[in-house]
Amino acid sequence: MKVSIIMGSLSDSPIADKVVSKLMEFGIDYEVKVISAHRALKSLEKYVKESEDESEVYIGIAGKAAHLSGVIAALTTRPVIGIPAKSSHLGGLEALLSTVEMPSGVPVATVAIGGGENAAILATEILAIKYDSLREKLKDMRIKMKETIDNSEYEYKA
Ligand code: RP5
Repeated sequence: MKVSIIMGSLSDSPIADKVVSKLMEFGIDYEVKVISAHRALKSLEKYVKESEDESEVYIGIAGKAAHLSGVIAALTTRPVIGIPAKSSHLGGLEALLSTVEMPSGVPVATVAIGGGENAAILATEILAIKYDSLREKLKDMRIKMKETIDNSEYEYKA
């Protein structure tokens, strides 16, 4: 099982770090590339074509006029998860809209602005359709989440 993470610029690395950290927790193999859809379109096409036999899910991270995830989706029938990055004066809303508003037939599963952790979890859920061991790990994660909430106690500090 393998996830390919592509970011549009090295300035997106804090989000990639969140994705990688979560995938590592689940023991999922990954590859991270910096390839811009605008600045290096041919390289993006080459990478997706060469990696799609092995990569089962793609995660695109991009800000501003964020066409990266959409272009990845155009190049492969593998599932593509898009993470809009907060990288301009518009706070990431422009990236959210340009990632989520895909034409019919070419979907991108878009998570929240900067949502690296959820992107990794969604990728894991997609892979868990095929890999039972991941399903068990996801169930364990949910149990731990519940325990954390159940054990949370508010204390007012003046
Ligand atoms: C996008 O433009 C990148 O994904 C990044 O989020 C944003 C800014 O890129 P840099 O100008 O920092 O390289 O393509």
